[in-house]
This record gives sequence, C-alpha cells and structure tokens, in this order.
Amino acid sequence: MRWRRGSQFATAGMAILVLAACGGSAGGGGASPATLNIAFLPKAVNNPYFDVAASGGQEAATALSGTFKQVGPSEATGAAQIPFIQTLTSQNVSAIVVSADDPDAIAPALKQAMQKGIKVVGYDSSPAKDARNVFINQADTKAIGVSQVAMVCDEISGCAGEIAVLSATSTATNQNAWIQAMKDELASNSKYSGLKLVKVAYGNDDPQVSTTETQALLTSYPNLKGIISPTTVGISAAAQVLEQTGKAGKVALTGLGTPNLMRKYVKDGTCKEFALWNVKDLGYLAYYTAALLVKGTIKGNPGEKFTAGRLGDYTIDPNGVVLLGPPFVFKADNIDQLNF
Ligand code: RAM
Repeated sequence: MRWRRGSQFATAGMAILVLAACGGSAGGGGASPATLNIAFLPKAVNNPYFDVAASGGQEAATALSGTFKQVGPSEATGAAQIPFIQTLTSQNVSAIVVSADDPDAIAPALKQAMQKGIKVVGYDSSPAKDARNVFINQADTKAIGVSQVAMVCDEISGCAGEIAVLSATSTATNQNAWIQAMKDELASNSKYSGLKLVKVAYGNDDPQVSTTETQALLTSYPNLKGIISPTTVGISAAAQVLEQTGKAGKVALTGLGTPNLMRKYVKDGTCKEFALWNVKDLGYLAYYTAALLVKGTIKGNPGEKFTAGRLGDYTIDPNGVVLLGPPFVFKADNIDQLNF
C-alpha cells in the first residue's frame, strides 16, 4: 500500500522532526506565550474515527511540547457542540480544532472564540469559512466522490440499477460535499448512466439510527443494488445489517470506513472495498497547524507555506484549506496491514 505522505506505516523508522521554538508572537486566548494549550472538538466522542485522529493530535502535542485534550458531545449535532466551544473559550485555550456537525450553527460561538484571540482550525468537516482560520481537508472532495461512485459501480454486476447513500447527519459539511461530488459524477460520466441514486438516508453517525436506516432502505427499495456509506459509523452498521439479513453479496456496499471496523466484512465479502485516508496524520496535521497559528509562525493566509513536522511541507490554498492527501482504498489483500 502507498500513502502519499508520511504515515504511521510509510514512515516507520523515520525521524520525527521537532519544530523547535518557532519565532513569532504568541496567539491564543489567555495562554502564556510559550503555551500550546490545544483542544480537539470532534463531531462526537463515541466515534472511534475521532480517537484515531486524536492519537495524531497527541503525537504532535508531544513533539511540540504542547498539551492536548479532546472534549465533545456524545450526539453528533451542532447544538451539542456549542456549549463545548463556549467552555473552551472561557477556559482560554490557545486553539480549538473542530470537526463541524453543522458549519453554520457553530459559527457564532467559534467567532466569539476567535475574537478572544483563540485560533480555530477545522479538521475533517469544516465550519463556515469565516468561523475558522484554516481547514485541514483530509482528501480532495471531488476525488472522494468520484472514487465512491467508481467503487460501487465495480461491485454491481453490469454497473446498473438502484443505489442509495447512507450518510451521517444531514448538516455535516464533509458528507454533504462528498454526496454532491457523487451526484455530479453520476450525472456527468456516461459510464454510470445505468446507476440510479434513489435515496440519501441519514444515520446521524449513530450506530442504531444507521442500522434502522439501512433496514428501511432494504425494505423500501427491494431492487436496491448498492449502498455507498461515506461515514465510518454508517458503513459498519450497514455491513452488519446486510450480513444479518442475508443480503451480503447481493447488495453491494462501499464507502468510507476504518480497517478495524470493516476487516470482518471485507474478509467475508460483505464489502469488497472501501476508502479512507490516514486519520492519525489528519489529527497530527491539524494540531501542528493550530500550533503554528498560536505561535504566529503562520497567520492562516492563502499562499502561506509551512512545514508540519514528520509530514513535511504544506501550502494554504485560496480558500484557507490545507490538503492532507489522497484517499486510500482498502481491500482484502491489504486490510491486515492496517490497524486503526
Ligand atoms: C465518520 C464521520 C467523519 C467522517 C468519517 C469518514 O467517522 O462522519 O466526519 O470523516 O466518518
């Protein structure tokens, strides 16, 4: 397998480059100039995906002699994230690294934090553009949409018939952008003229709701040929439903998942392939970028270049976005090499 950038796999044995005391003024709340007091606020804390990202944040914190903590709701909604943003703001953390459940709902609270001098970095799912300094995008949005459609097509005999999407919450910035990219690809690429997207269902990144929604898809669309679930919670719940209802192998399943949650289903053929990125590196890059903002080494302006430790060099794009790298496809022949 190949990750474009350094990963826990590709860089085994590589030296970690520690960014030594960067110059520049300190940013960040009431923290003392040297303090990197950075908090991660994921969509929800009971989602293993965010624990993997947190391990990368912790790694970067150790490399930079900063502190790391993760707080967040157990339900993936913008409303549930707001009090956490307010508490972190009153605690004067130096930066908040947030995956938005709802880009607009959390924007006012994030803007209040920014007014206090707290740096805001989006990761995984971006807050509104004016409510963050930088967004760390895990992979190119279009590339994700295109690859999701290509995988479901590969797995459906003749690449024809009804397909559905099982998403996370209806307000998730990342899933909504990926679904739009899938729709664009389905509409514009004649290769997929036989595929018909009949429903976008929302499992809310909740295993139980995702299970119920998958069951409802199978009942409402008895001719369904494939499901794309671009969420680690949704795809694993859908796999379980397909297996339990005897639909494994009959209804194709692909999407975005973690190898540990999907290993069993890849091995038994319920899901032949799915994609994801290096989640630990996403957390590492998000922490690192937040730290450089706090130190004043970067301002978050388009065109700025910086080095993020063991991951190397990045540039902030015109939309204030930093791209981690391309998605990676997991299959039976590589899934045992990956453990997260
Ligand atoms: C879930 C979350 C997260 C998304 C992954 C693929 O864990 O919705 O935001 O990036 O799936």
